[in-house]
Parts: sequence; structure tokens; C-alpha cells
Amino acid sequence: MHGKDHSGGIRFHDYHPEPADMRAEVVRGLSEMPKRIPPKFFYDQHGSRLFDAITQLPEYYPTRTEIGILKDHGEEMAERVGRGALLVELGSGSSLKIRLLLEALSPSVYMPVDISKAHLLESAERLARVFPDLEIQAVCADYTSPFELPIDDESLDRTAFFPGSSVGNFQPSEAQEFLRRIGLVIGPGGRLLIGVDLLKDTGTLEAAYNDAQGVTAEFNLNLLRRLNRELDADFDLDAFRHHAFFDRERGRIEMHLISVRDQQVRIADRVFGFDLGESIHTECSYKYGIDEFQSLAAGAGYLAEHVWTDDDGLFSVHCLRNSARPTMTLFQR
Ligand code: AVJ
Repeated sequence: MHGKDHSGGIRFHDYHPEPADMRAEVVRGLSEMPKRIPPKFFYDQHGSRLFDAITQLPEYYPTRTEIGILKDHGEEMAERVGRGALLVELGSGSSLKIRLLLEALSPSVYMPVDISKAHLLESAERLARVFPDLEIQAVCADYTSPFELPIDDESLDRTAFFPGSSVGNFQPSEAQEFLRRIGLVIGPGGRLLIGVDLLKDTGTLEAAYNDAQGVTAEFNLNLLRRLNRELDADFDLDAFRHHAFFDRERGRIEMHLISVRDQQVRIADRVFGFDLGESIHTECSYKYGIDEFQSLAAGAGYLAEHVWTDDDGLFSVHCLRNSARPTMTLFQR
């Protein structure tokens, strides 16, 4: 079901991503000072559903703004990256975004890469029904660690798609390292279409992470619910509160869970003490200026070919071309 003699259908490649050792990572993070838990643990089944709800909130502009950019400029994107290519999507996220891109770009092969097997197969099957002639090569892998792709047609141009400002979860230096790794996958001359949330006024940014309905607070607190269930912990969800703010110096939203009293929490056989007001840092979401992101990308070996934004300048989608000769500048914010 691959190569030139067939078209359409799904091929599944399981790279058996190591299930993250959640207990070890959580215990390590809570032993640090200040305490922290990595944001990747937000996304259990309920957490993924809460995130979907966040993308629909009036205050959370990124998702709908990026969709608008893809609708308005999909044709131009296709002219830049070319049609009939191999399209690699990192994280098989929003089905609406990828549908828009598949329609505009009509790739020969679509290769979603995702750590969650269930999510990957479900969305691949949905897309196969909408695009019956599309060859889908679904890869179950952890794209945050080095991996190779099962590419059997070396003649295809390669384009990577990394939407949603997911790149904002990385520290800038890690983001640069990650872009460099994508460059190895798409090869010299390959293009990267990447969605990046833009720096803007503090009010708009902070509202997006402090919605009136409290869905983001619920999303943040759900992390503790997950630890209770999966790690045999005893967090009292009423004893922590959601806190999110924009740090303009660092150009990032920080999300925290703040202890509302002195307390002790047990995780399996470990006990952690929390002072009144002490926080667990659960997420960073970096925002960038356009030039700033382009110079970060240049340091990872990319030429900034084009950038599309919405009329209000809230969000950006960059077209980056992997140059054969990467420059070795280090990006510092
Ligand atoms: C999925 C990382 C892009 O940072 O805006 C949304 C996650 N956290 N609301 C973001 C998130 C709280 C989101 N990213």
C-alpha cells in the first residue's frame, strides 16, 4: 500500500515509543526547587478533551486564528511548498487544520507522527474516509526524541507541518534544537510550515490562559487528578488553585498550581510538603516576535521564506526552507 503502484489507504508504523516513566519524572520534578511537572502529562483522555474545549473558548484566540490563516492562505502555501509532496505532520492534532492543508497542498503521501497510538489511528481513519485516494503512512513515535521516518519514495519533496504553537512549550534553545532535528527529517531544501503565537499585549495573553468559564483552570488541575488515579497519589484538588501570568521579560506565559495551605501530599510511597502559596510550575508557553522567531529558525539552519499572519497580528504561520548549509548561531532571548 505504498510506492507508486497503489494509492489511498493507511499504513501503520509502530516505533513503540517508550511509555514515559511518569512516576519517575513527576517525583523528580516535585523534588526540584521550585517544583515542576512537565506539560506533556496534561493530555490524558480527559485532559485532551479539556484542551479541545479550550480551543473553542472566546478568550483562546490561537486555534481559530491559525485556522483562519490556513483558510485564507492555503493556496499561497501550496504554491510555496509545492503540490504532490510528502507531508509530515508532527503531532496529529486538530483535524480541521490538517484537512485544510491536505485540501490546499494535495500531497502524495501524508505522514502523521504521534506518540498516542489510539489518537493517531482514530484521526488517520477519519481522514482516510474524507481523502480516499490519499496514501497515509501513520507513524507512532515520540517526535521529541530523535527518530527516522519510513520514507520509501526518496524522490518526493518533503514538507513538515507543526501547528498550534506547540513549539512554545520548549525553551527557545530547545526549540532551536528541535527545529534542527526536523531539518534532518525533511532534508536540504525541505520546507517547514510552523504555527507560532505572537507577542502581544499582556491583557489578551493573560485572558487566553485565565478564561471566564474556568476551563483552563480545570485543565491545569486535571493534572493532579491524573496523578491521583495513575500514580496512587492523594492530591486534594480543592487545596490547589490555577495561576497563569505573562512574564514579558522571558516572553512566556507560565502556568502554576498554587497550594492554598500548608500540606503534605503522598505519591505512592513518597511524601511531598507544600507551604502555603508554594507553586508547582506546570507549563511555559513562549510567544515570539516575527523577526525573533526567524532568527531562532536561522540558527537551526532555516531560511525564512514567508510568514502569514491574521489582520490583528495575533498569530503567525511561517514557511521555512531548510538550507543545505546550516549556520551555527546560538539563539539567546
Ligand atoms: C498546546 C502548548 C500550544 O500553550 O497555548 C492552552 C497549551 N495550555 N492553554 C498553549 C495550553 C493552556 C497550548 N499549547
